[in-house]
Amino acid sequence: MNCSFSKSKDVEADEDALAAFSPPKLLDEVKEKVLSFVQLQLSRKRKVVVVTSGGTAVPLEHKTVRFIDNFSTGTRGSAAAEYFLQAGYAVIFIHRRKTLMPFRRHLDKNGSKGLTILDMFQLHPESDGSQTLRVDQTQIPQLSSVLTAYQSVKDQEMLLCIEFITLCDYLHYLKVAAEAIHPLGRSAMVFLAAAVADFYVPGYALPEHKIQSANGPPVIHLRQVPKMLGNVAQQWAEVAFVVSFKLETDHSLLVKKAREALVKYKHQVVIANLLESRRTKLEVITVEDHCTLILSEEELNKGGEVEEKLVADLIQRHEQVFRVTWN
Ligand code: 9Z3
Repeated sequence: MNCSFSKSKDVEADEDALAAFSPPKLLDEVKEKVLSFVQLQLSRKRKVVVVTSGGTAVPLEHKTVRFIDNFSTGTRGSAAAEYFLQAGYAVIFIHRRKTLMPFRRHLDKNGSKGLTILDMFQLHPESDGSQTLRVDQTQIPQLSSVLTAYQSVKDQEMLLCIEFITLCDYLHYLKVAAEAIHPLGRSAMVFLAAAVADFYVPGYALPEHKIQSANGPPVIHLRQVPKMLGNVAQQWAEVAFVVSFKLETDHSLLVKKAREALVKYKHQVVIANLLESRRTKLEVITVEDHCTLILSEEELNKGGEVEEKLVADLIQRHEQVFRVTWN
């Protein structure tokens, strides 16, 4: 294969670039949680997947009022996390605050078919003037399947949720998690579904206070965010099975750019998706293989999710590539 990636040069350059993002206050606490979670999963001989989910915010002021953001809802990450849990993987879920969460997402649905927390309960007046809170009986079948899955995961301590808001938090937590799974060797996976900002304003260029509109439209110079995929795949989580995502809006670029990423970062899989069809069509691209996962109209109407197919496909590839002996 013709490969333009120079490990030492590119990875070192990105490592330096991470130093430009000051570590979040909670970094040590998060690190401790992640390390002890990994120890627990090791002792229970479980596979572990690090799932990243949601978009990263890029502050425009130190005391942040405004920031640059993106569209990501966390659907992909939270749905995939559930399917990995169902398949017996423990999950480190690094997610953007207020985006969708595994299990809880089923209670946040919009539209007439969806279940919201407010629809599940009813207040009943009692003869003594008090009120009783009752669960709406019609909601019990749907609620009980979500609750059963959630409680089982909770009892078995299979899910660790780490929250971020900014790009800076995200980059540091990703490093912590990717390094922490090292002892798991080949039974670890990294699933990078978060929509990571490509541009940011460096700390030294940020104004301390809210940008004043009276001064006219600001001119903001953005810098390129270093791609950490090389660090994850070549350094921090070197032996793990690494899955990245490529999002485009122009179909003619999609597969070409996904392939370039695979060659450049030398990881196992790139999932290519277009913004408009991301819920129903995913291209799974590896060095040897290219297949398309489709969720049909009928499957979609029945509540199916393309993430179920994706996770099943990735688990199979993980087993084949690394010949992991499952417990
Ligand atoms: C994706 O492509 C995800 O599939 C989506 C999921 C963000 C589209 P939602 O959260 O959406 O379910 O609403 N994620 C990765 C996009 C990305 O930032 N990729 C980088 C790039 O394209 C590669 S690391 O450069």
